[in-house]
Amino acid sequence: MKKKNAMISPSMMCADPFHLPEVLAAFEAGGIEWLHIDVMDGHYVPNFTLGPDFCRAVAKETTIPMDIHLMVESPDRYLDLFCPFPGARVSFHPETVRQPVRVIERIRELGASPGISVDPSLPLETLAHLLPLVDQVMIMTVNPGYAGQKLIPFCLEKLRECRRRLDAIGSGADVEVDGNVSWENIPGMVEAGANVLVAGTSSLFKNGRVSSQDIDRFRRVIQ
Ligand code: S6P
Ligand code: MG
Repeated sequence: MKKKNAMISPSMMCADPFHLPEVLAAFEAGGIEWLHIDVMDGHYVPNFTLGPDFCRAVAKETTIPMDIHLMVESPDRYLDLFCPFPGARVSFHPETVRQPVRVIERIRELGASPGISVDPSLPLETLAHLLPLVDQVMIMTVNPGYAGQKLIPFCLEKLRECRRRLDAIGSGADVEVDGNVSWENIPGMVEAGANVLVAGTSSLFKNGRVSSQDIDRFRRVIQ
């Protein structure tokens, strides 16, 4: 299958809230494709982050679509809150629900683009039946819960396996990589098949702010 153009999805939990307008303006100017929104509930992961109010505020200020990453138990209860944002992609962790297929169908019914997110501990073969149903598979390369962690090396191979499995079923779904997407790690991640890269504290964000030079650098490294 033709190699997909790589896209950047900056992790908004890494932005300094007191500088959000300037961060969003830099992303607009830099042609950023997605805004990665980490939603954590203090149950699935031991942390709390962004929620629907934040998404609403972002949607008023920019037309860049949101790449919403639900790290919550029972995400089926919250789909109405996250799916209606224009162009939204909504990914959940399949082990958090009893019927992942129903959740995927519901995300689509609500007008969003469905994705699944794969914890480092989950083998892809257990999710093989879901791959034809989704628009994106997010491979987590750190344990979900925090920014600023180190890459778990065996997850790189899962990127390759994921792209291979999607190609084998003729799926053009995106493969997103989330966690320690650093200047050093990016080339190997792209080479392994990632085409949506979550940019956090390892690359674009310095003290919660971003520069146009680093956005340009990111673009050059993924091309
Ligand atoms: C982690 C979350 C991620 C982080 C991102 C931060 O649970 O899903 O999206 O925000 O990984 O990037 P970095 O470069 O600090 O690891
Ligand atoms: Mg994330």
